Amino acid sequence: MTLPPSVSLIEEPAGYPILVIEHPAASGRIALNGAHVTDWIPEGHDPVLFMSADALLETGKPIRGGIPVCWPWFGPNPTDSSKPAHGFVRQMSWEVDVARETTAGVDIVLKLSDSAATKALWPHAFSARLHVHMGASLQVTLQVTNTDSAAWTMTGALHTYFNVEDVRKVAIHGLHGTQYVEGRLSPDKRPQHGTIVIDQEVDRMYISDATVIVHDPLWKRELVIEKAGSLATVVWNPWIEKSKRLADLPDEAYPEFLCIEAANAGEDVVTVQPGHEHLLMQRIDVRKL
Ligand code: TA6
Repeated sequence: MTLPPSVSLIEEPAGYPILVIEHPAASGRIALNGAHVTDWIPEGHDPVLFMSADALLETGKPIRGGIPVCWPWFGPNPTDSSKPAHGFVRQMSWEVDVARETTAGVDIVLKLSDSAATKALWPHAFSARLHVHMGASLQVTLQVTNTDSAAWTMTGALHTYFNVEDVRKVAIHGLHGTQYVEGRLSPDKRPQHGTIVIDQEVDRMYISDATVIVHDPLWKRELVIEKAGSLATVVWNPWIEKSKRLADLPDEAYPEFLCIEAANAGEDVVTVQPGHEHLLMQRIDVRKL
């Protein structure tokens, strides 16, 4: 495929294809392993996505940071804990279907379809396409189509890791008045009163389709996180103890990131009929304070 001038394909490390975007509006990287946006730096801003210094860049392995594409299930497999957490597409090699650019930025579409390997994990036919617009804003859309003869049910997420100066100092707006579940504590729903602050491990699933704003006073910016096709927003930071259990995350890195995820999960389970599709979109804008 001929790539537009702002897009190149490298293999670093060897055998690990990465699309490198260098456009006047933004720069960034997308690994074909997992269709994984690892980097996005809009012109005039600091890097927006967090990448762990210990992230594995090995084909078939998930990447700690950027935007993991979690599908066709979110979290542990509901019936078989031996299957990979957060589905399998983030560990599969995707192909470039479309690559073009305009003055506004770069538009890339990556594609993946069912195979013997996927059917061994999930016995359904599907077509998946990840649409990435990278410019002054970043918009990622997971388009999944049921190419099977029977309906199937899915969950998933765009599991975005955001760079923050210090997670203990950020304020998360937009979820006031919603209900959430703190899975590690109990399945009970709790009301969110006001702004969310991170002062312990947080692994919450909010029932919400609202726009979230992360206010980062130290980096003097706000991250505006919109979404569509999702009624669940996951907010996650592993804090101290869980970070120590993550081999691909330095123990002292937990203050440097916050996950705000557009999800179909919890009560938001999606059934797709044959020939039909589901779109899960997250759009990120950066505003200087
Ligand atoms: O989205 C939050 C979460 O489900 C956490 O429970 C934690 O497991 C995180 O995802 C990371 O999962 P991973 O499989 O990428 O280590």
